[in-house]
Amino acid sequence: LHLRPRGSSLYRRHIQSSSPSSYSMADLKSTFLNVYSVLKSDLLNDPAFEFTDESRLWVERMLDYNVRGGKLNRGLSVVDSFKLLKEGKDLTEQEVFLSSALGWCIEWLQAYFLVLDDIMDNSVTRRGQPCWFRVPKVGMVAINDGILLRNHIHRILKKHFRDKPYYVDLVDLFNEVELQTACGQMIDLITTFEGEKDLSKYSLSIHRRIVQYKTAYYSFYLPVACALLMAGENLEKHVDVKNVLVDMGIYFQVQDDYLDCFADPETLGKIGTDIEDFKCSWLVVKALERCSEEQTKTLYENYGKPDPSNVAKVKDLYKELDLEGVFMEYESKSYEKLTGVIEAHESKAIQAVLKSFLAKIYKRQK
Ligand code: GPP
Ligand code: MG
Ligand code: MG
Ligand code: MG
Repeated sequence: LHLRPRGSSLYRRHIQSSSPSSYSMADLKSTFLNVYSVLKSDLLNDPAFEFTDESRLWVERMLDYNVRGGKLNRGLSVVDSFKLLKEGKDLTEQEVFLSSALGWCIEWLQAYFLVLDDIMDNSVTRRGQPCWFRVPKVGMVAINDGILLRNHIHRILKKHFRDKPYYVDLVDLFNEVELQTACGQMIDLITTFEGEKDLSKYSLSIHRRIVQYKTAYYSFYLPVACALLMAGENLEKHVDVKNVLVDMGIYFQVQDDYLDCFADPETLGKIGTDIEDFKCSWLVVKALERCSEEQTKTLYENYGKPDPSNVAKVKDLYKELDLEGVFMEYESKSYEKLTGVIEAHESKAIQAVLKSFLAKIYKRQK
């Protein structure tokens, strides 16, 4: 057991000092990881529960497996965005700690969503390892772990932010975004109902609705909104920023849909299940737009079936329809459009925040 946080010296400094200091990107990442240790240790020693050795070990293993192992893009971008909003001024150690803690709250949220999403999507791997519910002895305990992960977010916010003037706004933000995501997940799921498999209801507008809610708010708007709140901004004044980020999130989920079918699972860290799951993926919507009558028949006969031979027929059809080319064109068009909107924004600092986000995802392979 690591009851003493590895980042405890950082933590002590964060309380005692608020003097500015310079951080490189590599420093930011290692500092960010140290903050994880501090937060984990807080949670493992939370007086709200009398831990036994066994339960403490369970939570620690669950957190290391599900929270720490991702690309950390969403989390790191809170620190990144906050830094850009401060327009080159060095962050104090406390600002680094707090923006990292908010970044980790988003990583916790993401872990909570993914643990449950993998059960719902019947997925096999995630981040290059078995999905948490597939780990021996975990099984449906994963549902409760998801609930725990969700509750940890509010423990972290309470412990480190309750005295801040923006605390209520933060709590409200996390609640709103969680609701939006759960609504998106609901439509993602209920469009696939067994026995009612009817591809004719799938369209670009339904796809857009699903991905806007299930992905864009929590992945793109939330990190920037956290940084804006920390910088003392009123979120109601930044509706334009929200709109660009939602569009960026939609583009990101189109990439996710594309990679689900076309990426190497080894690189992606997960095995795609969208075809088997009868998902309203961007690929199936584009395929429907381009199919001949004959090809439509093939698609209807093979989409949404678990058998690998059916899946292979759908993939062959996607290749025949050159969906790879269609995607590449969509990708460069989206990039141009988003860049145009970003460059029209009045604030250079906000432009920098948005551009840095876009650069992180453009042509991503995983
Ligand atoms: C991603 O969709 C959506 C989520 C992770 C939101 C889940 C929301 C809940 C309320 C549980 P996806 O299934 O396409 O993601 P992936 O391809 O990573 O499985
Ligand atoms: Mg899903
Ligand atoms: Mg999924
Ligand atoms: Mg997916």
